Amino acid sequence: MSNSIYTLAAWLAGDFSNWEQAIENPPFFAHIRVCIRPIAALADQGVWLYLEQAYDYMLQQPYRTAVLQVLPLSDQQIKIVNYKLKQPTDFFGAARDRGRLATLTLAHLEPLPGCDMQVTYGSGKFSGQVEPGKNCCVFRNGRNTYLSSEFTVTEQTYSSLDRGNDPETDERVWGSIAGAFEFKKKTSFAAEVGEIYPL
Ligand code: CYC
Repeated sequence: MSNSIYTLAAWLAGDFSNWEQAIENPPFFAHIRVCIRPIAALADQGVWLYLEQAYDYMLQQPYRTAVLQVLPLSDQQIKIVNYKLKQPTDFFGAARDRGRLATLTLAHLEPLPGCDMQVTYGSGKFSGQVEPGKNCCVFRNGRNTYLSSEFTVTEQTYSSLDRGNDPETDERVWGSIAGAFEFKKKTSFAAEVGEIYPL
């Protein structure tokens, strides 16, 4: 049962903080909050989650928002399809406001081709990485990059390493130079997964 999209969605559903890491290593790690919350079924398939990443002192102005569609791929594999919002600012803060989150529909979304995450379960955690092919294109700080990304999730933790690399040389252009961000779950929204997606 652990190898299930509902378990993965329930573990991802929460308000996370890397406070301990930020205090320990302030030059390399800002205090970041990641808030992931289930949204009403936008289509007939999978579990849908809304995500906001923000500096802890600017929760209402997240620097990145996304919608994740968690889908079964095979007995052993789960796929997360990534979407961006057409008008991200319209939903700023909705991760902590269920009423506004409930108004989010498929019409607000655009696909992010090449950015699917491939996920497997083992040893008590889910591990994933962006699909191979260097096709998840991110234009950032005036440069074209492709995303290299990996993450692990347990019931209480979320760890991620997102970087943008140069398509020609593979050198790192943006993202952590000191390893993965290590988040702890401060509030769980796991129960909302069961409410919205009754089994
Ligand atoms: C970008 N991070 C991305 C993108 C993906 C992910 C797919 C490219 C598409 C986009 O721009 O939205 C990551 N997607 C994921 C992960 C999962 C997923 C991990 C599994 C749940 O479905 N990311 C972090 C750190 C932070 C960060 C806390 C510091 C480096 O996890 C930053 N990610 C970050 C940034 C971008 C990004 C700055 C580029 C956004 C942009 O400039 O457009």
